[in-house]
Amino acid sequence: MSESDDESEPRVEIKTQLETTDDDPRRPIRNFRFNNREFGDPGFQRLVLQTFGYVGHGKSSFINTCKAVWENKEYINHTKISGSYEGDTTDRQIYQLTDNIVLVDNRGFKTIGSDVKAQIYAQLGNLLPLSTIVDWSQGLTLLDQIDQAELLVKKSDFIVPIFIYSVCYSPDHDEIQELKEFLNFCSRITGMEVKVVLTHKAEGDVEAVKTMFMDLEIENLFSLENITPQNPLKSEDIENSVINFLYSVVKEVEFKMNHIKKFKMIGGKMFVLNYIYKKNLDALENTKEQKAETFRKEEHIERLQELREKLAARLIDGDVLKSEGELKPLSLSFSFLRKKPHSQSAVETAFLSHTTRFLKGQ
Ligand SMILES: Nc1nc2c(ncn2[C@@H]2O[C@H](COP(=O)(O)OP(=O)(O)OP(=O)(O)O)[C@@H](O)[C@H]2O)c(=O)[nH]1
Ligand SMILES: [Mg+2]
Repeated sequence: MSESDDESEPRVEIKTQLETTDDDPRRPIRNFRFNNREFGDPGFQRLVLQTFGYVGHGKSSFINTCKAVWENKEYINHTKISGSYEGDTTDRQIYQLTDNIVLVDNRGFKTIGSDVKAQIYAQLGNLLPLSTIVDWSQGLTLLDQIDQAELLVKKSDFIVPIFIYSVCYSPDHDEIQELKEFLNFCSRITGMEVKVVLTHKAEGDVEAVKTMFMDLEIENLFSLENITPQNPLKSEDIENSVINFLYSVVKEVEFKMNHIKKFKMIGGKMFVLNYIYKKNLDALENTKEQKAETFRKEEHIERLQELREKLAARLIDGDVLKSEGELKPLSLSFSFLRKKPHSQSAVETAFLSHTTRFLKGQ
């Protein structure tokens, strides 16, 4: 029997000293692996803790913090944070934590728009390869990218969504509602509750932010002050927060593996593809609508041009004008052009009244 099979259930209380009693919460983290479970091999090999969140909220710093605590070493800036609050990370890099657990850094987003959602859903659905640049504005090409990624993604990765959020941030009402739907979809795609890690703990009202997330039906909440180049010291509080976080992720995954036979994310993948398909359809509809609008305008300008020529001919016949050039140039800024639909008679009426006003010298 292997070491992990006969280990006793650890107590929830977290210890800070490093090893090695049976109830040390580090033990199930270190020993975590997918195979050798009661129901056989679930087909997964690697537990991928995929971070995501707003620009500058501390994703890269959280990974540095986890590594410093887990490896029990001095702080190292693995993720190369520069200290700026604006768009440091541009790709999804993997950082090894244990033999079977990795942390993945991510590019931050500024707002939760439909392109950002599509990209994050595709990442969490394991439809895009790791270690590549994250482009928020792929628009219609995301499906192509997913298609090409088919052979590049590791199907044996089990992805856990980790949302990194600074307590200093204050979103407005609409953004909070957006966040609720977004995080809810992230859970559905992965089959795992989203873990929210609140950073900058010492700088904001952690309890108020926790309440906000609880109102959004998010219960997996963790808070900490990241270790950073400005503040590289590891405190007991930071150690406890990191170990508590890792421990609860591992325990939830173990529970799912042991209790839900054939735990698969097929439903999640269908959902992601469906979402992207619908988003693309909306974008195409908008483009079609814009093209139709441009076409309508061009058509009316042509009609106006014809009318202008006819009218000029009549006015020249009646000796009112000497040449067409004496007519005011066709105005492209007629306000009626912006209204739709334009009937032929509306165009003529507008043109005639414009010309009449011109002839009367108004
Ligand atoms: N005081 C404090 N500063 C933090 C904390 N987390 C991150 N920082 C600082 O915030 C800045 C941005 O942190 P990053 O870890 O680069 O944030 P990020 O989410 O990876 O940013 P992008 O990759 O640009 O999206 C850096 O100056 C960090 O030192 C924290 O918990 N407390
Ligand atoms: Mg970063």
